[in-house]
Amino acid sequence: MQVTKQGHVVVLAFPFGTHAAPLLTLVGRLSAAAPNLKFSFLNTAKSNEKVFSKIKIAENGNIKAHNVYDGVPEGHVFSGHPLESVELFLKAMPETFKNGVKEAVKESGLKVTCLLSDAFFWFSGDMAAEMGVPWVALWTAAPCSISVHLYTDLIRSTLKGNGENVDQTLKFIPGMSAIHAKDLPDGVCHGNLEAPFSCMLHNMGRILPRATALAMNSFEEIDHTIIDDLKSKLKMVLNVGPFNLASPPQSFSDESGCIPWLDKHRASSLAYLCFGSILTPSPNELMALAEALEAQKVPFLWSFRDSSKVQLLDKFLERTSTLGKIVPWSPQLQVLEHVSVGVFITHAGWNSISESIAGGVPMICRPFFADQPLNGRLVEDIWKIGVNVEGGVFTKCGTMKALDLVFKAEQGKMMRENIGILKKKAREAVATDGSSTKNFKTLLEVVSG
Ligand code: U2F
Repeated sequence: MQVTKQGHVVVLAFPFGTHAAPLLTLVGRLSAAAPNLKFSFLNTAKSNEKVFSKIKIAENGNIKAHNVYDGVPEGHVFSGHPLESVELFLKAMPETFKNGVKEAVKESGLKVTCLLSDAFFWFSGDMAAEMGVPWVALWTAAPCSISVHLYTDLIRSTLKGNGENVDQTLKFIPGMSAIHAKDLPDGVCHGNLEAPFSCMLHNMGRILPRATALAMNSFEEIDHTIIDDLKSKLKMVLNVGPFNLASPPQSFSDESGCIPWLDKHRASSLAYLCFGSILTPSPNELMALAEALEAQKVPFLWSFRDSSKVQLLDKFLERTSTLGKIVPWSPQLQVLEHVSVGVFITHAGWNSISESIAGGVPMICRPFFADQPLNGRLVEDIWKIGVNVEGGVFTKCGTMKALDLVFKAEQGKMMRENIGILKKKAREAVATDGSSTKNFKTLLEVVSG
């Protein structure tokens, strides 16, 4: 389907974690289907450089990157707090984006016809209303986690003691009876409710019902109850993913030779490990995890992003040089589709889960923060396609048990079957007549006006 209308879509990206990349992937898809639309992609210089170098956009020249202020004052000395750059960015919003929109309009000579933003940016509702254009928001995580933010006020007033009893369940929300208070992201009912990030998510939940459409990197068949409920609360809910299947990358780089290394292994025999783009487990947990892999003699491929910590594993690596391989970056999508991978040890970030489903690989989850504990719960208790590590942290014994469960037990066989079914549904959703393909056509109509 191709749309010939003209227009100017301004896109507002969240520059941290894996947020800007799926948004740019969606923009790439929209721009290929609507070559006469112009897209201005507003993002920080650092994030723009990263995503535009990684994601190869079809060359029709209608996407333009615009750098916006990252909120870091000149001469600022960072304290080392992991959320510092995020909070500086949030403090500078929404002025950064308002200025960015003015520049994009001036430079292109085109007035804005649609605002497409990361769902985090609740103020886009007002910006779009002032310009008299539709606001389309993209939620880059699971449908269940957006539901939590839409119901934050109800959760706060219903859970006793602000969720201090961590085992209370969210049985008063459709589709959430298996979710416990302890699975909720910080800032919903526990943690610092007044932190800038918590306030942003709370505002998002309150303002999203005004959005013309909410797009998601997911597919309807993954959870009908939650999605039907979202449809009853929002104007338009469009699952247009999983993006990794709907618009798979045309090429990939494998500088560390992961794929040829995987080729040497038996089917479903090895563990792939990666903890996303933000965090690295503590030294104690890293050691426990390494010892468990060594004790179980499980071959492993480990994408280890923090080069300052890799020397902690020097001795382990010497002992396991024939068993495993550690790389600074892997082509994860292709790795998870490789027949040799039998389990994915993950932090349960949404993109990782989505890619594991596409590859049909069961997971061992060690969630850290945000939506990750919720995702871990979905994986273990709802979809039954993996397991969380015992006690929520890596210990040698707990990790060995989880490896046994996935590789040797009947439960592991069931997980493989269940994830195979989900994989099939995901593929059907992005096929010609699939739900995500139909939703994408609707999204295209909304965006092109
Ligand atoms: C934030 O998640 P992260 O960025 O930490 O993690 P993921 O959502 O799992 O995304 C990681 C992406 O990086 C890719 C991988 C995923 O697409 O394929 N990647 C890779 O290609 N090679 C590597 O060696 C390592 C990673 C946040 F922390 C989560 O809680 C959210 O769920 C998520 C989405 O909003 O964003």
